Amino acid sequence: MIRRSRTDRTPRVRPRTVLLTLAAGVALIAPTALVAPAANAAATTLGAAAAQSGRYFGAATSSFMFSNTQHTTILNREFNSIVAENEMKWDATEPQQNVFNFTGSDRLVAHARANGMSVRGHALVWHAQQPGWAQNLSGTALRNAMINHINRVAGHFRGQIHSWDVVNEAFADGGGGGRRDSNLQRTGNDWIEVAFRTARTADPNAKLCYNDYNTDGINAKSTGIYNMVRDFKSRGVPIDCVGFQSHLGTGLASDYQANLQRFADLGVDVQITELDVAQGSNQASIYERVTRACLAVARCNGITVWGVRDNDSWRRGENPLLFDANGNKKPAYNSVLNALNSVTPNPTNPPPTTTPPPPGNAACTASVSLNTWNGGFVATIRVTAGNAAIRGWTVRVTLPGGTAVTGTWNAQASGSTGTVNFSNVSYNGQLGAGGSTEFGFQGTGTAPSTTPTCTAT
Ligand code: 9MR
Repeated sequence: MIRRSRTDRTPRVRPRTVLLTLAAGVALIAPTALVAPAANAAATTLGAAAAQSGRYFGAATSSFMFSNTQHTTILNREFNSIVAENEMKWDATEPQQNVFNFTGSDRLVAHARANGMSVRGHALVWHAQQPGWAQNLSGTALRNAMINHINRVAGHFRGQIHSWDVVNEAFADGGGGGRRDSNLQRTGNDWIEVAFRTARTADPNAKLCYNDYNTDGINAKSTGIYNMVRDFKSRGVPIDCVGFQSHLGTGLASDYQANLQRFADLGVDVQITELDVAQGSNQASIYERVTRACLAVARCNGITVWGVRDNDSWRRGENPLLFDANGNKKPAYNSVLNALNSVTPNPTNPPPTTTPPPPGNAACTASVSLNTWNGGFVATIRVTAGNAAIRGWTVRVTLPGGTAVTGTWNAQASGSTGTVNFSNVSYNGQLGAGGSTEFGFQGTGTAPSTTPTCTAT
């Protein structure tokens, strides 16, 4: 394969740059400025190389590893993103119900901040690594515990997390493409969307991801997840990204990149979240192909490897990481770095620009769907514009006595009891004629029984 180096490509833009500079102020330019500077040197660390295209390159770590000088020297030098391998999981953060422990995770976030790294949050809800008390819950008690956990943990780190794995590994292995059985799944099929909606309210600035393994190509499991994401996008469930763990063996599916792309085409970002590859003659080439696949998908935000050195890995016997047990760079490291350095910078996914709709005969309607349980409910409200575009909307809901709103997503609530006005937020007020959007709220007490009114502006 012929790889374009950065030197090859730089002159493509250089002549135009020089001409513009001359036109702007020829008298002020010293002669040396007329000589095109040397092409950018290739970046020498993974984080810097990934940053050239607006991406991050991260590693899983643990706060107790910070005292290991070799581990931490590599971590700080090479990576510009970190994720807690275990310390943000449910069993670590809420060892007893409603008693929270952020000792390790706070240290991790502080380390990231001190070293200019972003943080992936892993993972708010998962069938595994639940504390014992949660394993023993079911039904409404577990659902409410899940909501409380997300509110408290995502709320604690509000504003500090680049992307949260809101739900981890909820799909079954095997050919069915369906959900995995778990205590969470048995609380009702909507548990995943409730988790995402709760997370959006708790930390509106974090990207919210669904994360899973054995999704490294187009297969029944990844297609099951794809269908869920498509459904979520169509109904306004707040999902921003899908994580592909990529715990790989000695092969890589030929449609690995195509799989990332089909998710991106649904309107979500994609991230490689737990990459490690069994040591073998093709370890370096698999790492390279995964890296190139991410670089080729504009909505692929970055790559995280699941540990720093081989001896840090959960798959220690397979030596699956980029640094050996002595902290030396492996061939796989060089293949990743070269791949990151070889592509045309491609900043990820600039936010779409929206054009305000024209003024018209603004009107809207609201319809409610309810998921109730003993003592609580989730209301999902669809707002639909009339035959003219609208700039904003307010939905008025009358709550029964004793009922209170405990969380709202995709809308701003005026209060929590009695008559509550839910108004659009910045990103969902504008609707085309006949267009619709969804917002929701969860509450304690009895669900509202009257039809809400919708007012458009
Ligand atoms: O690497 C993690 C290991 O230290 C833990 O013992 C294990 C517990 O389940 O979880 C490992 O990380 C997992 C991650 O959280 C989710 N995807 C699979 C990872 C490897 O098992």
